[in-house]
Amino acid sequence: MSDQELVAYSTHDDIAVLTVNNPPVNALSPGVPEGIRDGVSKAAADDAIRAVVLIGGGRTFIAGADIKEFGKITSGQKKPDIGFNEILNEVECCAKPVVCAIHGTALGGGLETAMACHYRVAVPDAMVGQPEVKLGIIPGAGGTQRLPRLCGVAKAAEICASGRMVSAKEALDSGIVDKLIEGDLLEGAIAFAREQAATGEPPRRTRDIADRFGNEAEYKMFLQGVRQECAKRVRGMQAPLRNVDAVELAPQLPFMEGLEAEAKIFQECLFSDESKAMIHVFFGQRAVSKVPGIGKETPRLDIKQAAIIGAGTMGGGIAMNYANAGIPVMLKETDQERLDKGVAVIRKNYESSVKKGKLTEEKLEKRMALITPTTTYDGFENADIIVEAVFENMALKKEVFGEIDAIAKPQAILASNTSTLDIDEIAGATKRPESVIGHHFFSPANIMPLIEIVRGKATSDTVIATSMDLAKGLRKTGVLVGNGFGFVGNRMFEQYQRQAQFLLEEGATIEQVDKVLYDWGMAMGPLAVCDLAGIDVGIRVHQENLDHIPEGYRTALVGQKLFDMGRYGQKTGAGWYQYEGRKAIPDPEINALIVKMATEAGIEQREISNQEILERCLYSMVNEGAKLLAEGIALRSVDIDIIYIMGYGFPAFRGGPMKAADLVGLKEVYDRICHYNDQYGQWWKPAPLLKQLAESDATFTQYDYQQAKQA
Ligand code: 3H9
Repeated sequence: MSDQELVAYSTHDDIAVLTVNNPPVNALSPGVPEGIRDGVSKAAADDAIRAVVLIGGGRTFIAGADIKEFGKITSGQKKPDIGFNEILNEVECCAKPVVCAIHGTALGGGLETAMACHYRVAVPDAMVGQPEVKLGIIPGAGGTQRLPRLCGVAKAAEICASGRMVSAKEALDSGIVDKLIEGDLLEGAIAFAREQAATGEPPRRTRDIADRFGNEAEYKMFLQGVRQECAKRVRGMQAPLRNVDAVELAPQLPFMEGLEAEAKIFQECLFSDESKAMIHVFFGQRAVSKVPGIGKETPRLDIKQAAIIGAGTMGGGIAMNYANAGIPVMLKETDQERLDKGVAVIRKNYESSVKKGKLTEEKLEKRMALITPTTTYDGFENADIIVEAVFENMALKKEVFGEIDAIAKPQAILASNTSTLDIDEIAGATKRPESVIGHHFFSPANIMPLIEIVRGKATSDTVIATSMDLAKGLRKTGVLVGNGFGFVGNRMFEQYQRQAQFLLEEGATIEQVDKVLYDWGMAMGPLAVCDLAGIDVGIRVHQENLDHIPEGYRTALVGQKLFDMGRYGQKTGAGWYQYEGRKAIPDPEINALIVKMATEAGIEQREISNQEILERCLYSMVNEGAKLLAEGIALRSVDIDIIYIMGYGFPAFRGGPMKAADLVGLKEVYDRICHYNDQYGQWWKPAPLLKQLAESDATFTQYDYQQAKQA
């Protein structure tokens, strides 16, 4: 495709129209900025043209720089390109009015392009934003310098630091956009451009606007608040703070110097591990939906009616997902009392959303009306999908699957919400194992955005494809995993928990272990997570799966003791911590109990460094992740990363456990695992795949790439 086609030039009498054609999202790939510059120059040189309109072809305006290009720059394949800023400066300096017409989204470099134009009009449902922070960077084409000139320093800092989408109405109210166009966007934009040309005034350049920055003392105080909020919300992440720094420079420096300062910060961010991790996550979130061998041609089933068995915490949360997506759902419990309790919890959850202003009363009632509580299987013969969410016990699950096999319609998907159990064994309780699949939701199921979709050995492609699409329809990220104890997430999590508890027995305190992981960026420390999920849940899963622990291997001592003491975590007001409501209070009694039990078991107590805590918790997961990859239970290392970020509170700015290991260097990670293997043996046997990658100086990302090439 030639540059000219990427940006098509046409004339509408005295107005030149530049249309960007770079589907799917009109990213600023090589050729697009040049096409815009050439179009503007051509219009400027043509006496018959009085103004220019820049518009996106297809479904959107420009969604930003081409993110794929960043990887080429940081890996040294391509030189950093500073030409884009020069092009935008040329556009801004055009003597004829340039009007940008926005539909869909104007994001990142897209909004920067729009702000370099003299005026912006938008359709009412358009969105704008500077989401660069979500890629670990700052806007690098004038965004941090032009945005505060349009909407003030405080608002610009908040928009850049959060990366949130701004509605067209808010953009209009705050000065980012000049007019909303209700009818045809192009016609409206052309009319607006003509009006501007008719004034005879020189076009308004964003760089020259100096009266909107806001009161200095006020915005400085606001920025302090934004910085504090960033430090709390995204602990350890630099990009939000760097965004605020760059925006703050706008009123302090002449425009061109501001651009230079921005470019410097942009470069520093782009080459940071944080940015590499977040770009990996951006593409990973999209990659996980692509399953080798399953394509658009794979037939899908229509899911118009769902049914759930079990109205407990998980079942109720899953039912809410279906109701939220507008899919009618039957919810079955064994007796009326449990059913009423489950339904009351659902209503309470919705009411809490109403109180927070996230849901209207009317929507609450509509969603409740989509949920049909029942104590029988009546009507289940009409369900397109039946999801089992009963207690994590194989015998019980098999009994339930036997029952639903007898009543479900022939095409129905039979899904189990098991978090650890063998899907093939469950499927064996039916005469249609091809219809059986795991849909492992994460607690609280109405909130957590992940579903591990577990493929059994007989699961049909149609059932997999429908499940992946359904996850999207439920506004979740579905990641396909293979069958095996704990699948991907919980199998790795078990290693993480095991090391956390071993560290306690060897001399670390509960608070130290949790603080190290929390400060590193995890949403919660491992022991606090245990208390949230329920120590009883972990212990029961462990008891149900004792066969995967090799003979003679060390197991954690204290969890079982807490369970025996009835300390199940937050729900009983005590676990590893004591609780006042949800507030965790360190319990010296439990730290003393750990020392006593460990000493009795002959475990030596010592000072443990924070580095050792981090390494043992993290690398034990990475080692298991490498085994999962080699076994094919995880399709790609990026799938593991997305599972951890979406389901386990792993910080996105670390890229997920496998990417974090890549960034440390697999050789270093492997050496440390060998060190712990020398020290402890047992759980630390290095994964052969990790050894192989470390010895060939490769990364998990490269392994993904190689595997995809061979497929
Ligand atoms: C930036 O602009 C820096 C500047 O300051 C300039 C510095 C010099 N590049 O999400 P979807 C792909 S940084 C390359 O499924 P949707 C995406 O991977 C950028 N590719 O669609 C997918 O590919 P595939 C700031 C991109 O409708 C396909 O397009 N901008 C880009 O659900 C469809 O995407 C952003 O961060 C891109 N910029 O959502 C915006 N964007 O089909 C990032 C998308 O092979 N983009 N792709 O998997 C988005 O947020 C969403 O894509 C958007 C559409 C909301 C636009």
